[in-house]
Amino acid sequence: MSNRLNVAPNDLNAFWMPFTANRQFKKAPRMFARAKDMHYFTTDGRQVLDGTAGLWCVNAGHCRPKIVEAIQEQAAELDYAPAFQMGHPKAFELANRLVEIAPAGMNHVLYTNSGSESVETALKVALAYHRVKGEGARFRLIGRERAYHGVNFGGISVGGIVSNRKMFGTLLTGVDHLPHTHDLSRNAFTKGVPEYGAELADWLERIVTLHDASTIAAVIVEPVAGSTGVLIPPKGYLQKLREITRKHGILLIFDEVITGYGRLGTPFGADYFGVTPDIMVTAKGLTNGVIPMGAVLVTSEIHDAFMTGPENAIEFMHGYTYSGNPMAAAAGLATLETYKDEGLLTRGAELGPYFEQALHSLKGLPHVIDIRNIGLVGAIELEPIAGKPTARAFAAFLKAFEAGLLIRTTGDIIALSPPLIVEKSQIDEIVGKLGAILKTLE
Ligand code: PXG
Ligand code: PLP
Repeated sequence: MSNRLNVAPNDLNAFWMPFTANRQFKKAPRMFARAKDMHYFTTDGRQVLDGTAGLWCVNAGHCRPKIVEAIQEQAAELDYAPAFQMGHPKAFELANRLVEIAPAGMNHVLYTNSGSESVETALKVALAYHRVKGEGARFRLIGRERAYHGVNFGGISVGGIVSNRKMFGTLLTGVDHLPHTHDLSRNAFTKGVPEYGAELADWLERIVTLHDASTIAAVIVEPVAGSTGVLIPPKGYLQKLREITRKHGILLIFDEVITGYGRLGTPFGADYFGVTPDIMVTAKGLTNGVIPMGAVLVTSEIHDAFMTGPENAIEFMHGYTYSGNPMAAAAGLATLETYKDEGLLTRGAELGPYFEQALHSLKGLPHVIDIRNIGLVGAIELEPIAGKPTARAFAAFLKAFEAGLLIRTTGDIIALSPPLIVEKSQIDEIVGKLGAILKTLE
């Protein structure tokens, strides 16, 4: 007989939590009960200012009325529709709205349920594209050190965060990596885009020389590397990657899971840097984080290359049970409307200078070895405690939570990415609280 009746309803043990120190968390849990706009409220009734837009996804702020209503109505009207060989209007409508806000030329959308699935989808499109074009020998995928491309096998293969890869065997074969661009010796405390390091893009030429262009399918990079601690590309770096990939017939994939939907003060990172990739990977802010959904945007050139066989043949053997799910599509449409109504996709450009000033005022506080920012993303890098990496930043995280502020830490880097509705007074509150905490750290 099952022992299910013996499990207390408030037992924390059953849920094996993601990317969490489970035993530590369960000894002193931190729980949210509800949220509104810029704030979370804990189960013990405390208000916490959201300095991270959840996990970089709640760009319009919490429980926004249009999105709430759209989901409620959709749940009652059409809960689920089969995704294969059947459709429903909102999935098509959302694809059109996405194409409208995407960089010119990104004309087609494949749906997924997460950033990780968007990455897998993009890599598969890239490989299959070359194959349908008769260049099936292009099988190599090039990522970058310190990159985060989600947690599935393709994503960790091209990803460059060692702890996310080392436990999982051989991964994909035929993968190589560019060097990361983080260089505190030359760029520490830069406001916005750093000056030095564009030449790191030339490593791609070396990789091409090593493997031959005819074997390389795609290069995938985050325009701004987020999860690893906000690494902003040096001036001219992404332009160079674009030139080199184009020269060699290699597809360029931008993973815009964090940089998409207004985070940099432009709709996409591609807009900020003036570089259009061939494939754009998105998720998170697409639905304001409310319903899981991702979208991969591709150029007409890629899409059209697949539309060549017999009309009754499936052109691309890929898709998820929940691709373009009605609830997610409704949430996506309402989210894009909210962004449009409130000018949120460009609000980061207006507030960016204020955010930058505020953040850089923390320069000179104990242990702070770098501060960097772009749009409404910022990072404060701390000197690690000798022999105890991550401990100093995690202490800051716990103290911030106690002080009513949610921040995110990765290694010894504090990352900030408030919802795009943040007010100047709330930026002051974030920076004020952080400043006070930094002064108390061991
Ligand atoms: N690509 C990028 C660039 C991301 O930032 C993913 C893919 C994967 O998305 P999903 O939806 O599968 O999680 C991400 C996600 C952090 C943090 O701590 C970052 C992410 C997710 C959770 C936490 O910085 N990025
Ligand atoms: N595993 C099994 C046994 C399945 O039947 C399916 C989908 O039908 C999957 C995995 C994939 O699930 P999803 O389409 O939600 O990614």
